[in-house]
Amino acid sequence: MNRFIFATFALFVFVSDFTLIAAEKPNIVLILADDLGYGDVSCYGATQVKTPNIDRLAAEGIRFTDAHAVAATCTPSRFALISGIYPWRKPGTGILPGDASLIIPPKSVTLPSILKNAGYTNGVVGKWHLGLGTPKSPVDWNNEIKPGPLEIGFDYSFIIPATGDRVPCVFVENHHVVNLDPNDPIRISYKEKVGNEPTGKERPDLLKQSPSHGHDMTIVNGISRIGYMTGGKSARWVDENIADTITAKACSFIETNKEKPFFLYFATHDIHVPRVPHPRFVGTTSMGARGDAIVEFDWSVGEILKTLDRLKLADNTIVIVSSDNGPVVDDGYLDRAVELIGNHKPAGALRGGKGSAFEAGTRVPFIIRLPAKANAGHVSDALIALIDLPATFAALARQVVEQKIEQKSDQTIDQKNDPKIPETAIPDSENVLPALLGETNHGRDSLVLAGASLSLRHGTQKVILPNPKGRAISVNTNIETGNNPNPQLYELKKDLREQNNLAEQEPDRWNELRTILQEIRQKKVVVP
Ligand code: NG6
Ligand code: CA
Repeated sequence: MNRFIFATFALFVFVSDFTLIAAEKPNIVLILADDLGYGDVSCYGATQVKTPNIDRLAAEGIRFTDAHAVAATCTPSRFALISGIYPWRKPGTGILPGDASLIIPPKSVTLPSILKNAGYTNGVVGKWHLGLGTPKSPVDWNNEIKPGPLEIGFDYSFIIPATGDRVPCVFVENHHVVNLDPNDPIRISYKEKVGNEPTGKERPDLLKQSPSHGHDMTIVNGISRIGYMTGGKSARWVDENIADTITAKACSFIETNKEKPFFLYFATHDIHVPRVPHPRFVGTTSMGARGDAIVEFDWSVGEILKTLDRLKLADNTIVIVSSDNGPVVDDGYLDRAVELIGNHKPAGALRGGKGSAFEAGTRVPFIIRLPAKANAGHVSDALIALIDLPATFAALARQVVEQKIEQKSDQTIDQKNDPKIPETAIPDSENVLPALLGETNHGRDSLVLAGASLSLRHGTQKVILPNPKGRAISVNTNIETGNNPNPQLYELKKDLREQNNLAEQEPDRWNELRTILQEIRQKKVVVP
């Protein structure tokens, strides 16, 4: 649909039904879990783990059954969310080491910069994994750390620089490592050992959780990581406390900014490896660390909801819960997740998992609670994606501005208050506001997904491009990758589990869909 018609439609929806949203800029809280699967929460069918807070959000909001991250791993998925650009358009957006440079150039148009233009105060708390610094001035962890979140539109940041399983194992608040002792400087390397501390490979006897693959370098808090680190002893995190620390930071960001419109991107460490939940969650499920980490994640969601209630912000705040990619059971540590899984299906009825081109790689839980709990309990099968949030939030913020302008007696448009985003800046992000508001069950028509192979969703049809080289099953994670030397075509309406490959018997349909995918790939896009 043409963007203008779409925006007009969105405005109509807005003005007709959401005067409350239009009256004030709603706050936005985006809670993004790490590696949480489609079937990992009870409102999406899990029975061996209970997630009452996420379920409450679904009961008070809209639950999407066909929402996607556009990539099946963390960095490319988050790159798309923040930039509105498909990650495969830009080299270097694969899973990053902890010493990588920032992959979104400062001053580009981003999800937070769009909201900042519209008057929001933006915070990011939790996992970053989009790099910091530049190739010319790589990060010195003992000095000012930039560019990073603050240079691409956030006003406040409290981040885990990469992932929990990668050095440096410290928090960075705005431009500095938290609790760093200047007499114990940090050094990081992903190439060779730095300092004299033993690695997991050298001293497995020192480990409280052993690796199953990789993850055998510097030991922090009894767990060996990816990468080498020395120094920064007083700044190192304790895994058991990560959820408490970042949840408290997220809640205090809300409290500090309660008087003005804010956007909080709360990216939890849960349920990524190493899964080391706080002792009060240990044993809350029969599934060991992975199940207990889901309960911990649900607790974090509950703390956010409680804070919004306490501050009487719930009726003017949009809350979204989703995940950056699909589930994985063994992602590198012997935490007994495999042995204790029981009948739990992390991907629900879907095929594949993290990293996969099959649906479970990217189809994730996605729940939105609207201000005043509009359309509570609705379930939507609209095809939407995290990459749509920049354009959708842009529409949301612009509606608010236009609404204000309309109220002016002379009807003149105040340019300062009418932030314009060049259409080309977020080329792959579509405005799906009507779907998010629950006014239509139609989202986008097509969506390109980056798992082990590239695939396309077009309505309920799915094609996966042939991949002659890739393995069919990942050696490390035992996940079906979706790689196949032959074309694959599935009709998900009848075959959600992608069992019946129609490509050979329906070559015309295959060609048609492949052409759509090629056209999207060949679209002329300026990538900053
Ligand atoms: C893989 C890691 C895995 C995890 C993943 C990133 C190994 C063998 N595997 O390379 O443990 O860290 O990268 O996960 O090192 S993500 O959710 O951040 O994309
Ligand atoms: Ca992830």
